[in-house]
Amino acid sequence: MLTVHHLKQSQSDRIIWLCEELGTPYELKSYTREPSMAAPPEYRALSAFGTAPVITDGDLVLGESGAIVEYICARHGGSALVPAPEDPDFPDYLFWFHFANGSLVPGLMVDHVTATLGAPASPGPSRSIRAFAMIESRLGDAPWFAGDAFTAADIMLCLPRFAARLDLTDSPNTRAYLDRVAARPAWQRTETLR
Ligand SMILES: N[C@@H](CCC(=O)N[C@@H](CS)C(=O)NCC(=O)O)C(=O)O
Repeated sequence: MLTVHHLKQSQSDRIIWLCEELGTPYELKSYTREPSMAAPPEYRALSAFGTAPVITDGDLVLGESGAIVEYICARHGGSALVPAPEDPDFPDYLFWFHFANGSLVPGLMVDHVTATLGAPASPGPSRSIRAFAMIESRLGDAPWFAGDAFTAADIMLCLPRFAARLDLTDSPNTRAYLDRVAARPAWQRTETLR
């Protein structure tokens, strides 16, 4: 049985959402963060690096969001949510899947640290401003990040996690996308569990 070890207020939302979208049976174990926002000791003990998300599947313990999403899609997802390599949407799928944790999340962290330290910012728009401008532009071209179909790239980006922090006044495409996500029954179930 697949077990999703969910740290509340964390990127492990994605894994619940993925299982709900796929209809994969799973057990959910939820953990609350420490007042410092660190994962509690029992969560840190689950895996070598100690961060969320983590899944267990039989004897397997697996961390790192991207690895977990790929593992569940490959082992439990059939051909759902991942375009085939010959699909014209495949390169966009790869780009947005990896943009999530490769550039968007680090960009948000760089901007947060820069602002917190009062450090001089690099010239021009910050990484997160550029990332959300790219996202707005992409969602003007396609309903989902990879193209016409909802895929695991949408789950990796997990835009609803960031929506509350964003000023979307001038981002109609992102607002419309968030409405599409909110209408998905699997996201609605995720909202009640995360
Ligand atoms: N790249 C990692 C990032 C993991 C990560 O930083 N997780 C955060 C939650 S979003 C965490 O575990 N924070 C609590 C802690 O470090 O104690 C992944 O996507 O799995």
